[in-house]
Amino acid sequence: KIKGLLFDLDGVLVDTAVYHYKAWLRLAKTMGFTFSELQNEELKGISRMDSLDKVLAWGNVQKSAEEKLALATQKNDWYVEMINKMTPAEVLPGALNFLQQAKQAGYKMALGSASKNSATILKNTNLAHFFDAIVDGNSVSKSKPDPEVFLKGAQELALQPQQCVVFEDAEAGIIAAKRGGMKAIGIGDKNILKQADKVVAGLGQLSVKNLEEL
Ligand code: B16
Ligand code: MG
Repeated sequence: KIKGLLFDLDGVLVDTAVYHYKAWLRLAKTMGFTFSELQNEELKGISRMDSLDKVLAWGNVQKSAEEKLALATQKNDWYVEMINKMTPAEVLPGALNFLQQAKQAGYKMALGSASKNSATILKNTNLAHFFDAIVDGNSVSKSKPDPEVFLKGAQELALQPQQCVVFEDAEAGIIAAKRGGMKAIGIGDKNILKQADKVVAGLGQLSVKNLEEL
């Protein structure tokens, strides 16, 4: 029986991908190149340093480890400037309602995000109080598709992986959930999130009753 819900942040509860894109694009421009919104799709769900490596490869730019750290810090400063201004109105359609229903129904809930900025985002969007545990980029060493982030989430909820459902918009996140032994609900496109147990366009398309059918 499902007792715990593990939520990814970007792409499931909020759309911070637009801010990541703006900040990475600004950084790319300082190095004399740009990249497309389609390319930005590849940055979803992966860590900051992995994202930087991809962006640099697109621009055919090589940097030392020290320079990379400075670039990632610059990008993050621009990104944080934007997320500092986020409001509860930016919570994705249906997400607040779903979290409220789930809380009401007694599910334990944890965040399982790659972001090191999850605390700021949850605070500004007024979602922090829903979560019994926060596992994010500050507390994991291996990024998705490694299951570490979700295994830690289940553990912090004192549940077995099989008692948990993961909500994810990224393919790497769905793979992480399945490797961890959890059920996975994909938020997005069925043709991309192939390994998910169920795929919906957004949390608005889902009711807590659907969790009993998994
Ligand atoms: P930060 P998620 C991920 O969030 C984003 O999808 C990804 O684009 C970003 O690179 C990553 O967080 C790290 O974010 O730079 O704030 O530490 O989808 O795992 O909630
Ligand atoms: Mg995501």
